[in-house]
Amino acid sequence: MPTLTSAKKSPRPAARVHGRPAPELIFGDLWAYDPAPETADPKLKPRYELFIGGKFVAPASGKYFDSINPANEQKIAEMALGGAADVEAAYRAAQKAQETVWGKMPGKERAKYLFRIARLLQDRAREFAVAETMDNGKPIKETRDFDVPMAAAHFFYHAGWADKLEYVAPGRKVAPLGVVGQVIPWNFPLLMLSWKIAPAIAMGNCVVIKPATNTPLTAVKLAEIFQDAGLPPGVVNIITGPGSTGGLLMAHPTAAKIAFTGSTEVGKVIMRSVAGTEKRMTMELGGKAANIVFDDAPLDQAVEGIINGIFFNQGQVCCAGSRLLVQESVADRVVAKLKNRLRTLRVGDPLDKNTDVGAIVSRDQLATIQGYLDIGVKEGCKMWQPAGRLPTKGFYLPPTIFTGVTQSHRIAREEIFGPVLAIITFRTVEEAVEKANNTPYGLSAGVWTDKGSRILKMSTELKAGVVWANTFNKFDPASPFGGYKESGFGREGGRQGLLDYCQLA
Ligand code: TAP
Repeated sequence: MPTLTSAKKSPRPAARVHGRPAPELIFGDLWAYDPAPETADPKLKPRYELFIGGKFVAPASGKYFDSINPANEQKIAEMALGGAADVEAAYRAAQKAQETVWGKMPGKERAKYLFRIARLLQDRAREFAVAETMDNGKPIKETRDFDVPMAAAHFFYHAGWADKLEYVAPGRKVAPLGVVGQVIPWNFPLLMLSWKIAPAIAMGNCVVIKPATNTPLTAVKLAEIFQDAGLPPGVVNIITGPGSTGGLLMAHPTAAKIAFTGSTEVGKVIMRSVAGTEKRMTMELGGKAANIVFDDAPLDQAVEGIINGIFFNQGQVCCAGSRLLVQESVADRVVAKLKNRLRTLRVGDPLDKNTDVGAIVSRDQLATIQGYLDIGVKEGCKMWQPAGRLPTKGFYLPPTIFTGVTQSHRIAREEIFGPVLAIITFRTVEEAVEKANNTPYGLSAGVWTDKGSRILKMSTELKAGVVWANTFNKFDPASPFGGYKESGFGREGGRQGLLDYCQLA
């Protein structure tokens, strides 16, 4: 095995393999290794407008806000700050498109547009991956291999449905709802757009959507693709702007349905604002998933699954495996293996192809996560982070684990939305189920065991919308996703996702 070289002592690693840096890297050594930056041009403009009625238009207020790269705190571009008048114009355009073109179009014609969008996105995949990484801070290897291909896959999948909608609810007549209002978060900006837009328009609805203030870039870039695909004006309208604009968008009387992905707190505010109206609603909210490791699990594989579960996208994932429930008899071994593996993760420049953990999305989010680290330590849990240095500019946090955690600790109960793992032990299957379900959330769970019967038992008893067995964070457009309890209601993906965008007669 190549030897590790301390970055403090030497600016370059001694060991090289096939001319490349040695594979074992301490994250603080990042700058001591040859950088491998992604070179594709994200083709950015200095300023982006709203996308209404098929055109890019200036906001009525004339105001703009800066989109910041969390990896280096530099401004990426100016984004239009949409407000009430723009929301109004967007709904007017959407309603017109729905009534005159899109709602009447045969499904097989609508499908062609979705296929075209998917292909154009594939053509521009590298450019979108770089833009998404710059805007969000997630590693380029994630945007390149996951976010962008999955976004295209959602358009492909729903294109396939557009001319087969009678099978969404066999024996029933299926019709579009009309205009739908959608608001999405910052953790998977492009992917959430495609989760929301593709099923809605495949079904014949038109859309008004707002991306998060932190990550508006790929939404307006996707609008360029809508134009290039010849999507009829008004079918999709994109309003960048603050949360208050999202509130207007959700409450607008034209919206037959609203779909929200974000925090449980904001979800509740929205539900209160539309209570008593006829609007249909789906809510994809927060989570505090248990990733459960039994003593008969393949432990090395489980450790990879634990890492993927909580450090993918810096843990800013609604279904992140943020609670590790590990059987007491193997807990010490699992924690030791986990620490060894965490020492090899590279934290740093998200545009570097070898980076494993990128930047946290914003200064505020970093402060929230750091606040939870303080809470965990104050409440008596034991915090551990691999040694190393972080870049001096940008919003970074090393992967962090807490041991000595019990169910009453806040870090075990509240959604942190960062690279922080709370490790809890259990002895029996019943105790694992009880602890996993002891949360107001119910979005996902993971089970690691060699026994098929135990997987079946756990997947029926866990109150989670998704239960992964011997894997974690696996997604497919054909697979419905959604929550129990305070993680929301309604499903996205698969046939069930389409049911939430149609009316049945
Ligand atoms: P939020 O603060 O809830 O923001 C989500 C979106 O709602 C943003 O576009 C935000 O705009 C907007 N918003 C804020 N206040 C609003 C209001 N009063 N009315 C309407 N819209 C409003 O969440 P976040 O911090 O972006 O994302 C993290 C949360 O999302 C986590 O809790 C995570 O679990 C959840 N999430 C869930 C899922 C699923 S599928 N269940 C997926 C991803 C994320 P601004 O950005 O301008 O504030």
